[in-house]
Amino acid sequence: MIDLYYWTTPNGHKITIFLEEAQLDYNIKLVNIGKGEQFEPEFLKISPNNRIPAIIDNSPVDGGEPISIFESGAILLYLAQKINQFLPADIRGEMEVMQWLFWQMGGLGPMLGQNHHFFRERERLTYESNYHICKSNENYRILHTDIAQQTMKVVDRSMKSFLGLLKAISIGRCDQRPQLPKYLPKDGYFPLIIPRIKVKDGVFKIPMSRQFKKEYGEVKIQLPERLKDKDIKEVRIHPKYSARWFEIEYIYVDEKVETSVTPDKAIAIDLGVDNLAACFDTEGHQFLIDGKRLKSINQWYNKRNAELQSLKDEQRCDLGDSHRRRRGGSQPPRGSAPREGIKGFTHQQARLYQWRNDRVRDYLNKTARIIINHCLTHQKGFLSLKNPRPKSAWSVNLFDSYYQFVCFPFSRTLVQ
Ligand SMILES: N[C@@H](CCC(=O)N[C@@H](CS)C(=O)NCC(=O)O)C(=O)O
Repeated sequence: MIDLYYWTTPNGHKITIFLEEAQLDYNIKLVNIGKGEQFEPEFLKISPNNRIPAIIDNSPVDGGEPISIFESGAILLYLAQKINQFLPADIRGEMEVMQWLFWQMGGLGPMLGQNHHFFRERERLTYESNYHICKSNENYRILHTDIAQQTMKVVDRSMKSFLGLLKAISIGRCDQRPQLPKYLPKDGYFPLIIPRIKVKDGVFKIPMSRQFKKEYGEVKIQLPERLKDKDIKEVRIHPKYSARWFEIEYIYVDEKVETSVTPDKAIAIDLGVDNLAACFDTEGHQFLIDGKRLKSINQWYNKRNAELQSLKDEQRCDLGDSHRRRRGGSQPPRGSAPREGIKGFTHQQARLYQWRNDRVRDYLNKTARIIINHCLTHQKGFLSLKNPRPKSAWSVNLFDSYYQFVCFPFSRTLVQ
């Protein structure tokens, strides 16, 4: 006799249909997934990924101990072998069945599941309703609750703004074409948003679920000394370039600085490249902030990056061949397409990019600080900015030859 752990869903039906078709005897053991019975420890012993269907065959063909099986595809295969039906003995026939079985498991089944859910609802799931659906999901549970919720909120905001833009287009208030928020690539990384941290002896732990901690241990982070007295409201950990490194962002409330600036005292700033900022104010003060150093950082970066790029192109053939020879492999067949080279960003390029970004950011932060200090000292309450290309999302490209090409993120200076 077979015990079938079942609930009235398509995955459950797959097995009842098979059992009926094969005229096998079975007992139904209901697992009410709506009430969370799939998380009962007894059921998890049979189906460790907390999903129906699962079976226990109490009289397997080898006459041994009962066999327990989860995953509908594995169950169907087991049953077909048990009764020696539906699975042709010849390799071609067997593969015909296998490919459709795997297609159904990996392709059709999951897609129909999503389709059923989203199209039946016919509306965006609100954060609250999504939360109830997701909270029993294994991915949700492996994250710390705070972090899982923040992740869902980010997704919710992206969907909301996408739908908001669609609405704005439909009433003619927007002429852009918004893109549906994308899934992360397989094995992609998402920022970790930690809404509160507990700092002890200058160190805080990344909150993790018990299950995760047990498997991977704890991660502790030293809080930067200069932030030790700050009221940290949120910490964000950003994976960079497929988690080759992480950037930690601390969000805190800073003390309000009382100023005595007035709007009738103004400063005008002309942004450029050689002169990053030409500033003059209503009292006749004027000063220039040199941009040549920043330009040379960019030029050096572009030059070095081009060198690394051409190294990559050169290396790809040699590497491919020697690598193949070392492993005793054969040469590519004659007339085959040229081999693909080293694709993507190499570690060296990533380090170089980071080096450049750190310096540009530092330069622009200092620029903003000089201007702000001037405004505070001379009580300038009105700031007029001339951006070289006002429509260009606050960036400027002023040179046309390759190594001279410069793109400065002026917005960084502007938002300081
Ligand atoms: N790949 C699994 C999927 C099983 C599955 O998703 N089962 C759903 C019902 S159709 C379930 O038990 N969900 C409960 C849960 O996710 O907690 C299979 O084919 O057996």
